[in-house]
Amino acid sequence: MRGRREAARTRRLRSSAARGPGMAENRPPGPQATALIYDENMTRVRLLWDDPECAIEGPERLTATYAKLCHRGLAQRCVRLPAREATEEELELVHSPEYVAVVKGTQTMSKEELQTLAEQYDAVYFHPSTFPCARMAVGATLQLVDAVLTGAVGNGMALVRPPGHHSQRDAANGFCVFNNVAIAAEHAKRSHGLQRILIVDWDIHHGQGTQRVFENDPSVLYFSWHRYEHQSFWPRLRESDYDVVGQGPGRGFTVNVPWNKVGMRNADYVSVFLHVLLPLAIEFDPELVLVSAGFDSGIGDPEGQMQATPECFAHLTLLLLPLARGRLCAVLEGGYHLQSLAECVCLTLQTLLGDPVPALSGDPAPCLSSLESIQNVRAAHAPHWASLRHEALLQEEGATLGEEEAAMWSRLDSAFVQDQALAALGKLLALLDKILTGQIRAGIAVSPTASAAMAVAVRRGLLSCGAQRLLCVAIGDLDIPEDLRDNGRVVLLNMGGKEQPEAAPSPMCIHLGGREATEPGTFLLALTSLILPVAYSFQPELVLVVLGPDCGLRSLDVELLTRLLQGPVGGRMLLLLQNPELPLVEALAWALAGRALPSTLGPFFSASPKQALALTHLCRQRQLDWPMLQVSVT
Ligand code: Q9C
Ligand code: ZN
Repeated sequence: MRGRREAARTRRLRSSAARGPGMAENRPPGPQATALIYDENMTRVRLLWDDPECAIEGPERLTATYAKLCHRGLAQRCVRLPAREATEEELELVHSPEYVAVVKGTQTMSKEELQTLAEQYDAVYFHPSTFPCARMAVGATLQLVDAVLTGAVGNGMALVRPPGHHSQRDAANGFCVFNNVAIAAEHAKRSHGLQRILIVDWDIHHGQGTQRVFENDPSVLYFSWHRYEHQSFWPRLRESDYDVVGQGPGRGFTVNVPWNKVGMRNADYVSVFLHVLLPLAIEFDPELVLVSAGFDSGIGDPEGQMQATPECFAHLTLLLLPLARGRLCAVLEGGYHLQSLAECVCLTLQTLLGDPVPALSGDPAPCLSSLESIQNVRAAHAPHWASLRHEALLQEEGATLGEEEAAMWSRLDSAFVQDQALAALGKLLALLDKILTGQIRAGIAVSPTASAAMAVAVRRGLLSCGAQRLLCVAIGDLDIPEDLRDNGRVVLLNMGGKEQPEAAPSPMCIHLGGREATEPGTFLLALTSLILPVAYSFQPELVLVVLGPDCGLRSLDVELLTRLLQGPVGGRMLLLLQNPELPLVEALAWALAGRALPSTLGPFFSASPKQALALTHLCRQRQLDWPMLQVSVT
């Protein structure tokens, strides 16, 4: 029975795919496939009168984007799903029947009547096609969510117009008519029984519509960053500031990051993901991620005035993919610079398809204004999230660990390892050479003696043909070769190793010691607050991840580490494992190949206060060397 249903679904998807324009080859659906929804009908709505504010939201936004996706061969690699018009019942999951009736009435209105109605709302226009188009934008979003939640595809993107996130229960607003993403989240709760949905709104405007729909609802975590400029930027709302966190049972489930300056760059965006969104998202453990994917936050956009380059969106996507087993639906919102919009969509879709992410360009230091926002939003949410609470703890105590204790956590390794058993390392070196010469992107090596293998691999990685910057993440009890710790080209990050003898501090050597450092709670905190910020600050050409003998990490933690480190290194990674279990090797091979994690992250573990404090102290101590570690001004 199930088999037959599967087969029928497959046929349906294939035949709809075959109808798509120029879609000769089509990837078969499957749990790892990426869906793309685009329907020309959504290009019909357009501005019929003169209004400079609304003129930027035109049909060419979709046509130019879709043309580029086809030109790059990306559309052809996706499963094409048909759009459909949402039913009125579906619209009423979020909107009032009265408002739906008002929009329905626009189908037969004259230009003058449309214009008069539009004047009742802020930054909105209507067209005789508005109702069918807006219904299709909702329906396309629902099709995508259904395909992902039934497992027909792994993830996907819907290119829709009109956008949705400003739209409210009873009002159109900011080019938005129906709230596509909010309706999809309600639908996922009602029809699929979901209990935890994360909405990431990376559009440059505040999705106040979405915020209002879910402000009381703890089952939807709504994150938005937005150009704010101390409330002087549209829609100029007090409720967009960092201290607005939701109401009643929804307290803590609304997260606002205001940008108080224009010109934010890649480092600002990635910092907010690492230090605000990811800790909360990992703790929340969503079953589905919906992205309100507006690209007016990208470089060149006349509305946003920001500087984030297209590849930044690949990194943002990559950082979200380990959540919810990779069940991510990106739904277009804004984006008004046609070239930038199309390029940013390409990078997002490419990442959903599992392609390696390009390196992130630019200075890896967040600016003062974004640090101020990060500090404020973390403080506002510390009462609501265990993963941020240690920060408050540190502030309350007004200090810190004693000198002696602090030294314990940032100790350097001086153990020297002989180059032993070189013959047994032949395979490892061959693999490493293939990575260094670009023949393969990543690999796994198994060794009976990880310490020795690591010492050899790091040296080989630094040879003339090798990496200018090599990051070595060594987990568990491993001997770190002393002669490498002051080599300006290698950063050694050791977690969970035995306490190390004293040595002079070096920015290139970071040690978080003790068995507890690899417990799930500490490790997850270390991943977002220490490992990834150091990696993004260093921008290595190669990452060597070494797992010592029973290093203490769960398979899921190592998979997460593997997936996320692919960002700062562009995928060039060698995993070195000492006597691993076969299932771990298999899981990591899949992780390197870009497969989604096999499960959600599971119940959240907090780090022990002692561990959290030690980790925080280490991050503060090293933030001058590694700017992405910063979470506050000063
Ligand atoms: N110069 C979306 O991106 N105009 N809507 C603001 C500020 C309204 C944006 C004027 C912008 C609406 C979906
Ligand atoms: Zn926008």
